[in-house]
Amino acid sequence: MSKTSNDKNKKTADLKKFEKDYENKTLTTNQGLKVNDTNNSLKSGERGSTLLEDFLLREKISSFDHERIPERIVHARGSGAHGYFELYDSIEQYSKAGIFTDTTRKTPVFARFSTVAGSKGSTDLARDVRGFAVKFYTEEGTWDLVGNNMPIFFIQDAIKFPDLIHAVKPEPNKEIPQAASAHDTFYDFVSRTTETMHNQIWLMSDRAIPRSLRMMEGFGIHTFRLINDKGESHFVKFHWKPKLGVHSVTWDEAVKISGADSDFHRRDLWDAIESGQFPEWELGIQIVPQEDEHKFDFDLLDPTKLIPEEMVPVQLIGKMTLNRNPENFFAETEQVAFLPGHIVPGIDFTNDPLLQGRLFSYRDTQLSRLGSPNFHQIPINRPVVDVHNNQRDAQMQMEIPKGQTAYFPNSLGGGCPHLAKMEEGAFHSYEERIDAKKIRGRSASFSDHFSQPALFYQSLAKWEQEHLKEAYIFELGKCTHQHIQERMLYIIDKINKDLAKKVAKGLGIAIPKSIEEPLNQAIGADADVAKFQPSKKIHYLDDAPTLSQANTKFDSIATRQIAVLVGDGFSMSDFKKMTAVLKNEAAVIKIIAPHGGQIKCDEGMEHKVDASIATTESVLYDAIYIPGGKASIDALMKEKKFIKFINEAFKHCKAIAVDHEAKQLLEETYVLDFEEDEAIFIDAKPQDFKKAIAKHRNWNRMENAKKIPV
Ligand code: HDE
Repeated sequence: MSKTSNDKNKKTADLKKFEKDYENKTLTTNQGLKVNDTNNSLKSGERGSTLLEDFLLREKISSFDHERIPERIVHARGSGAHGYFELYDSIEQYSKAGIFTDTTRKTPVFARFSTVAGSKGSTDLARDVRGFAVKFYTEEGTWDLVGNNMPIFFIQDAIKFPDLIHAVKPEPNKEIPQAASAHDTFYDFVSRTTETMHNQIWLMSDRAIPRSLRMMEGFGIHTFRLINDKGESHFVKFHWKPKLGVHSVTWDEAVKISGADSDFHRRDLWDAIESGQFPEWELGIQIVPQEDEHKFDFDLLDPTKLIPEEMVPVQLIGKMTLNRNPENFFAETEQVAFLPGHIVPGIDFTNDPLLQGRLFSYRDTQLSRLGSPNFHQIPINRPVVDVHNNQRDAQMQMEIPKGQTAYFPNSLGGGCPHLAKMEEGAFHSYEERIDAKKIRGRSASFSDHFSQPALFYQSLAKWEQEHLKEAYIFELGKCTHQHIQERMLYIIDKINKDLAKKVAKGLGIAIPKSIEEPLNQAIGADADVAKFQPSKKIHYLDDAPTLSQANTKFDSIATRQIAVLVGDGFSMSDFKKMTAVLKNEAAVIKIIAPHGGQIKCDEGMEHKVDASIATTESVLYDAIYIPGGKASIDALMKEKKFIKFINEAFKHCKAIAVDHEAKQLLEETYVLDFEEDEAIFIDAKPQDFKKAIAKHRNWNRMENAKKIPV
């Protein structure tokens, strides 16, 4: 059992009933028969053929043959953890949900974070949207908030989802590329479906390559409704804000981390929880009163639009803490089934056409993935409240429903299970007034495809814009058809002229003045951009600073991985002075040496090496510290990979500190070729180094970093 378990958690207690311990147990068959040989099959003589009679062999092999289930069609690669949610103050003026009114509750949660496009075994560091799904096991039933780490989605109508996913997944003829959007079919599709451009430009931003799952925001994306006890509705957007701030790696690191440790995010989440550094997010809400529904330049029902926080501030109403790793990946993280349709009284849907389609898709997909409508009986999916209804049978029924009746109304079963009364907390759909014709089409209020991508780009810091430009050059550079690149350039030019110019230069092709085929083939044959770019209205913003990672939190070095490079004879006094400060702030010190095993300091003590230089890479750490000690530095100088290690950290704009003789090692690198760098420290105060690590990266170094040939 993981040392971080929380036994007061009601869901943890429920799961305990299903946990199985193997300590001091005898091996048996599935029927409980004790087995004394699981290594040899039953044969007709020592060198004879295996007998069909061998039921031990048959059970073992057959069970193995069937142990896979289909991976999720999207979000196949994911990592999960248990925890709880606490409410700061009641928001009963908006919602009657117990989770939003009762501040004494600690609601159990299970969260699963994922990439979208890659298979189950693909790299964590793909350029991709991240799934951010949270199951709240509330006293009124389970509520699933199934969101992403970006506040908008690619498409406006669920019916386009198969097209989007077929375009981004590996191309069907050659099953290439894995976990990557940088290929022809994706850009062929998005360049003909301009509603994708907002999410598309977020995908080019650093949000798509998080430093850690613990350092990314989450968004419910759709506008939902909150319903109070008077039956009044307020529109709401849900946000998750990470306590550690929003931070990303660079693309060069992402590519290298994918080779050095493709489980980087999964490991990071697991290790943080095991070490007691529990990840935390605050839950925020943006509330829009019913009467303000049409006050915005965009439609609240359009999931390709966000409400800038500058227009409607996010109110922080509670906090999620993840404090327990799963006991078993398959049983919990793989079998967990999230459904946007799982809501509780006090929360309701809107007519967002993407959300409406999702309400069908998720239940449907669990049926093929988990194999039965009884998937709610799987331990991780069981609500913490009782379930009684007349649904019966199907594969893998785990319960024994008693009684003569399985229908309603009945008299033979005493009328049970009886209907809940409203005052008992029965769910009641919001009574939205509808007066409409049945149509297959889309509201004109969804047709602005360019204002918000432009707002996003304009709101980024220079270094973020630079990363985004490079991402476009990389992604479009991987497309092999020039007409696709040209269409994209034409569209980027409608978002930002300067960006388009730079991307065109990187691609070595010109921005076309016009395109022959219609701009948006998904919603009608029309090449008139003006139609998709309405004139500015009163509420239009030129800049939304909250969209930039430059304005996130930079106040903690907790869980930051510090590579301490040492050889035998390193200075213990330097080491102690620096690491005491860093450890005090909950940073993680990793000793990296020319060899594994133990390393000796200049005081003759042995210290455990966390990684030999042969087994690790610079990209796995947030900062480097090198203590003095002549023998130690001589040993490091002999192993050239340490030089590469430091140069790479410099290239990735990380903080580097050295003491005494360690400066000689820096002289072998590119680090000292550049003057004045606010994140390079020679014989400096540990506190200053700490502050530089908390800033995540020294982006002011970016121009110099580009000159480093590693
Ligand atoms: Fe999903 N999505 N999605 N999606 N989605 C799935 O359900 C789907 C969308 C999201 O960790 C699938 O259980 C449709 C938006 C997450 O288990 C599937 C549409 C958002 C996860 C599915 C969308 C998401 C999924 C695959 C367009 C953010 C992983 C396996 C209407 C708000 C949950 C499964 C986990 C998973 C369908 C769009 C987030 C196929 C049809 C928008 C985080 O049902």
